[in-house]
Amino acid sequence: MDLADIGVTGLATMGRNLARNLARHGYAVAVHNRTYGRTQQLVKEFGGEGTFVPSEDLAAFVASLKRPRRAIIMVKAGAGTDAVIDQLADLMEPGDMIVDGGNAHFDDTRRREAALRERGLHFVGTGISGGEEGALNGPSIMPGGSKESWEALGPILQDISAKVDGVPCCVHVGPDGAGHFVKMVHNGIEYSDMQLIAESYDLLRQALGATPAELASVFREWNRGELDSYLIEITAEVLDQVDAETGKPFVDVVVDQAEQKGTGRWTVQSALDLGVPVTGIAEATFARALSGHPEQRAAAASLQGPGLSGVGGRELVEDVRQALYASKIVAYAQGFDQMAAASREYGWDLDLGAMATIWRGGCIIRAKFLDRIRAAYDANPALPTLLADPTFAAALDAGQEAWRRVVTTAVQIGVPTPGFSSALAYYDGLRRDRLPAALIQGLRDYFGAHTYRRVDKEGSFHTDWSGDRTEHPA
Ligand code: NBP
Repeated sequence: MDLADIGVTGLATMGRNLARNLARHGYAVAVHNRTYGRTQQLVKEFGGEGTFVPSEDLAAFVASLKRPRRAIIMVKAGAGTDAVIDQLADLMEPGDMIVDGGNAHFDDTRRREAALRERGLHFVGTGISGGEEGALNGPSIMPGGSKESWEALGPILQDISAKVDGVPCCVHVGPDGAGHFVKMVHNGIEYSDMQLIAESYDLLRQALGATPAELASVFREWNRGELDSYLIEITAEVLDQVDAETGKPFVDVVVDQAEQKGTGRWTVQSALDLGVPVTGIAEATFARALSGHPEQRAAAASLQGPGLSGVGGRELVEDVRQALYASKIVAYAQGFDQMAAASREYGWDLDLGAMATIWRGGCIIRAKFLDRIRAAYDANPALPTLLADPTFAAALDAGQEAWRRVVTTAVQIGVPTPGFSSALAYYDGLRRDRLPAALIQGLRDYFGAHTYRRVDKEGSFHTDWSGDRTEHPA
């Protein structure tokens, strides 16, 4: 029997499409699924697309792979992944590679990588973005793991990844959990992007009384400029959709409670640990949480607002476009800060410009905008914040007045725009020469003798607040 080049175990939506993608690129693909029916179904429906080597059990699956073996796990993240890793590891030999292409938490990936390294196996936690369509036609792929595993896997993964201007949307992100970390931040930024789009739609609809179909045209127009991106493109599609049953706009018949699978929450939790303010992602995550409490919303529905009356003209459309772009710059700057902080914390040596490059295609946040981020890091790899890049600084400068008008309008008419508002607060906070953190330090010293540093001399100091209020070196 001919041995397979690579294997996929877990053949639900993602695994099946990834296996087909591999087969279409000429690789012989070993396929396995806990329930054999899925494996049979894949071969029956798509066997003509390439070479599939089906196995009913994991031992046969492993035996059907060329050495060193390369096996991709695409099962539900969590306990199932641990179970499959354990079974695979017992069947494999030193030098073999286990790729986890699911949405694992990067801490789990670090733990699993360390455990398998002890046994001489390579564990490659790999972020894969693009949903089922991407998995089939070219996703953005973010592999972590060892350099040796990258040498054996990289060419295959780059082959099946999306390409933009001929460049694969896949690089070796870094060791151990780096790939899953970067995928997590990608998803966090995706939350933020969607929240800002939703706020733009909501504000324009409420302020101007525009219909979803009219707003679809606005987003289509925006997609021709600097906001050009997959998410803006599909926003126009969703807003244009009419419900066949009622004839109403589709967006009006959908329950307004946003769901989440948890990667936004993970991003915020990690940001808190790293001490990085990812306010855009946090607000997006909390906005979803707020939407998901119908009992509180019903109880609060009679609370008073300012009323909605003729507050904006057509100029609001351009203001919102600029606010959206400025807020998006902030959200990405924060996400890239988080990756930089994690890189320092875990010793990953992440190439931030390369991360922008591999998100240009295949994934949900793909956008022209990422070319500008790549250019910013090319110009200055040690850029302390994307906001300081001359191109982005100029864009923020050009948009900041519109941004303020948008937040003011939203406040006046009582439309919540936590994404726009928090991004603007972050921008204003970061650019300030003096922050009120000085007062906070004073308060901390007053009640807890936490000490403070002075602007004019070295060292730490404490004031004797309960005594004569003289200052002493701490
Ligand atoms: P699901 O996340 O729905 O998982 C279903 C698969 O997991 C089936 O093959 C199922 O086998 C298998 N499985 C489970 Br559940 N428990 C198992 C266990 N204990 N042992 C062995 N297999 C087990 O599939 P998916 O939507 O294709 O996603 C796969 C992975 O890719 C997930 O981690 C997901 O988070 C990630 N991901 C998904 C997307 C997306 O757009 N859907 C995008 C990016 C990443 P069975 O057939 O026998 O029940």
